[in-house]
Amino acid sequence: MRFFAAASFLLCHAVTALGAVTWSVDPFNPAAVPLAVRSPYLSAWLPQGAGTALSDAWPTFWTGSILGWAGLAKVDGQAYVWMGTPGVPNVNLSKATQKSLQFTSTQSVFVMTAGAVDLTITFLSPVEPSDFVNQSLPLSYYSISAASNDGKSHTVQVYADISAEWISGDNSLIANWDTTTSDVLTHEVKLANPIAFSEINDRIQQGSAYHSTLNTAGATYQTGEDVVVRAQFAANGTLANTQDTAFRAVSDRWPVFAFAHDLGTVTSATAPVVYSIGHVRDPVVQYVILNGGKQARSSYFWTRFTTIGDAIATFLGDYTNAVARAKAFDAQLKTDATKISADYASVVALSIRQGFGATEITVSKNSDGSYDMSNTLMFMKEISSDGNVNTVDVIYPSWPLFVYTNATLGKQLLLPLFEYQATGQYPNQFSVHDMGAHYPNATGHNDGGDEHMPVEESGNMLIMTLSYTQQTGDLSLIKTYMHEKHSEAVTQFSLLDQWTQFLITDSLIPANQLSTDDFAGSLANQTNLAIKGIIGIRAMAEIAKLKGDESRASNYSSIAASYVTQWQKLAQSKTGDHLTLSYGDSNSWGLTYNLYADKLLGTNLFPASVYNMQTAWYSSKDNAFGVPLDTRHTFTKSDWQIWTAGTMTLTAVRDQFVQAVRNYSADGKNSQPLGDLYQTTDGTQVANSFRARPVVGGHLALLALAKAPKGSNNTGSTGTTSSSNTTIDTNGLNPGNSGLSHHRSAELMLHASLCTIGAIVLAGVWL
Ligand SMILES: *[C@@H]1O[C@H](CO)[C@@H](O)[C@H](O)[C@H]1NC(C)=O
Ligand SMILES: *[C@@H]1O[C@H](CO)[C@@H](O)[C@H](O)[C@H]1NC(C)=O
Ligand SMILES: *[C@@H]1O[C@H](CO)[C@@H](O)[C@H](O)[C@H]1NC(C)=O
Ligand SMILES: *[C@@H]1O[C@H](CO)[C@@H](O)[C@H](O)[C@H]1NC(C)=O
Ligand SMILES: *[C@@H]1O[C@H](CO)[C@@H](O)[C@H](O)[C@H]1NC(C)=O
Ligand SMILES: *[C@@H]1O[C@H](CO)[C@@H](O)[C@H](O)[C@H]1NC(C)=O
Ligand SMILES: *[C@@H]1O[C@H](CO)[C@@H](O)[C@H](O)[C@H]1NC(C)=O
Ligand SMILES: *[C@@H]1O[C@H](CO)[C@@H](O)[C@H](O)[C@H]1NC(C)=O
Ligand SMILES: *[C@@H]1O[C@H](CO)[C@@H](O)[C@H](O)[C@H]1NC(C)=O
Ligand SMILES: CC(=O)N[C@H]1CO[C@H](CO)[C@@H](O)[C@@H]1O
Repeated sequence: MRFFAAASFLLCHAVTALGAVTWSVDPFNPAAVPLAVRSPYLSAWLPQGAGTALSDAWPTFWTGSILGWAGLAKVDGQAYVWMGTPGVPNVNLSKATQKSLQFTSTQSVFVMTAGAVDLTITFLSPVEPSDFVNQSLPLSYYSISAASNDGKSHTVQVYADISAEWISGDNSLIANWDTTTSDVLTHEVKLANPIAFSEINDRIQQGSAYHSTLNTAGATYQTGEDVVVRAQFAANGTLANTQDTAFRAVSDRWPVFAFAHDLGTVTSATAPVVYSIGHVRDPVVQYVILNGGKQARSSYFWTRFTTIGDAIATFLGDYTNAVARAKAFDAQLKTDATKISADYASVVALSIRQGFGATEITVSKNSDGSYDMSNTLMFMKEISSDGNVNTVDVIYPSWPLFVYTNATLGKQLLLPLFEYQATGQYPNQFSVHDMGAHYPNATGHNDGGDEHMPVEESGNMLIMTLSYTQQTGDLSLIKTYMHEKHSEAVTQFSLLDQWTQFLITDSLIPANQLSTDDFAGSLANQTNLAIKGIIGIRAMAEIAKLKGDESRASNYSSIAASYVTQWQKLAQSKTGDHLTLSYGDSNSWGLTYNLYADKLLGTNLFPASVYNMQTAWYSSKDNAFGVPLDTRHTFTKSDWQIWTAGTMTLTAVRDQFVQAVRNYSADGKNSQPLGDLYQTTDGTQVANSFRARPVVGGHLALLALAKAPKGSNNTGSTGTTSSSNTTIDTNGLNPGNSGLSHHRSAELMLHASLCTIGAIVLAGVWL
């Protein structure tokens, strides 16, 4: 009751704040709009907050530092700004007015009104999980098309530039640049003194930014001081086709790299002017190999292109097809996610670019310099909370993104962890936490001094390994890492079994340790961590079975089952109505999101009564913006809420979680790329250190469940009264059930009162 009153107040307040937004929006105004988000170093956003237009702020890197990126247009001779906040002394620049914003999983589309003309600006960051070349290209598109908004004809010229802020986290460093003019116009900007694999303020100090467009009739270019180049366009509508060669610091008379296009006389919508923007470096990652050796790895796209010019020309030339592929991807995702709800579809759409934007697909070179296509590895930067490389408990929450889009990408992320630990250089019995303390150095932890999360990471590795194998039928991971010889130095080394032994010892009664939620503190006897470890043991039973080792399979399977029985006694509160946060602390509780793996793997290890109990419990614990992570704090994690939603046995409670995350994502109280750690009480992001993280891939948890192995028991449905219309009967997704939307309207009515929901849930479970 108390929570409900608070919720009404805060939400009314949020609606008032959003009332200030004057543009139409579909599906909602996110805290930050993805503009060019494709890699840890190509990550440009509009920090929109409660309603900042594209022409009201500079785009920023995910950290919040400014990326000079300006858009101008001339309409009947008057100059307008459509992106950024450039000012030019003695020039009358009007501000284009934002008319609408729409985002999908791959695109952000703005309509900006510049006098009698509407400019449609489409930012497209492709997501192409089935083609490693396309997925690994660190290039993004943006395009501009113009149309009269008063039925009359108008003359239109458009302009866009970037500054050298795209190449460093330190604006006092010296930049070099060059412009090439063939079929494609390309500005390349780089540091005068690059340092491989080195970062300043999370920006790589290596490689080049590329700003390109097709060299069509009416296209001009110029490089030079920001106010000079922008004044040239504002005055003339064209650029001078000249290059400034006085190389200087990023912030010294701010050099910019600009293009202009004359669209002539415009009435109906013009064909788009297309640009690409990218950040490219080679090599991208250094990776630990045998005996402490380091291997320099390249972006996978080099296996198809010999020069960056080829790659950019192909990319720009493919725009029409790329838009068609993006629309198909967006539509499929929307169709699939809308089977849960429109709220759900909007949350996953916002999560896709952010999830993929933390990753890079790489390839190694043979001794003759050719690429070894068989040696493909994917790397992920933790981003924001840390710069760690391939953090196991960051890959794990993101895992549903890969299960849904292409599970092979998941294997590519796990492989570095397997390969490294199989060299025997990592000294601990449990799984390593990450591949290196700071991206892009995947140099391992030969001293064993990584951040230890023993049960967490060992369980995660086993669960993801089985999930990958189930999704693809490819036994290669389990064949290689179960009982094989891995290197000359180490024989009969079995990582999967080694981690399982660790879990058998430490997961029923977990020692005082960190879980993935390290910011919440360490704790002994964590209920949720025990769930993870026990599922990990059971996952190994399945792995052994797939490998034909029946006796090991049945041994581990019975150990896991006996642990579940013992765990139930340890983990349940005295009142018998919820699981505790830690054994014996009856008043404590937390999100038991690790049960999700039991559903994703189809292992049916935990009894239906546990799922029903937790469903009833959470239905009454909903703050204004969701259910707290645990009783130690009022904050929560958006990813774990959606994972938990996937374990609910009633759609009303599942949707309560989904709505809470959607409400937070749209509440206008934050302006950074979606932060997964936030306050349930007021919907504000908790720390600046949890933004733009790939864990939002976990928002696809409900979509991934639809791909869980079929034919196994669904723990979520057993035991719930079958007469209840809100019972979830197929892993939370029932594509064949055309009545889903009908049911939803009934549930929305239930939402009228959380107390009512609680009562209905209790009735559904115990009556
Ligand atoms: C700038 O241009 C706008 C639009 O044409 C006009 O309304 C405004 O008066 C101009 N301002 C100045 C200072 O010239
Ligand atoms: C996943 O990626 C691999 C490698 O590019 C490709 O062969 C496979 O077809 C993809 N699978 C799906 C489902 O897209
Ligand atoms: C990848 O991009 C190329 C253009 O570079 C395109 O022809 C191809 O169809 C794309 N691949 C897939 C699988 O969509
Ligand atoms: C990566 O390692 C190199 C040394 O090989 C070092 O110069 C660089 O600073 C490291 N990068 C980061 C981001 O820590
Ligand atoms: C505009 O272009 C003309 C030549 O087309 C040139 O003489 C003039 O200086 C340009 N104006 C500016 C402000 O650059
Ligand atoms: C953990 O739980 C077990 C079983 O209840 C108990 O024996 C042990 O003392 C607990 N450990 C701590 C540190 O509370
Ligand atoms: C089952 O596995 C445990 C843990 O590895 C081991 O101690 C035990 O001997 C095994 N039991 C059988 C029957 O193999
Ligand atoms: C989400 O916001 C809507 C609109 O304000 C509100 O009716 C609903 O109760 C909220 N959902 C949750 C789970 O808080
Ligand atoms: C499915 O559930 C039924 C009834 O609870 C049980 O008898 C059966 O063993 C379960 N099957 C699996 C594969 O867990
Ligand atoms: C409230 C509600 O929608 N009840 C329906 C539940 O499902 C049964 C069987 O399909 C219907 O008869 C009820 O009307």
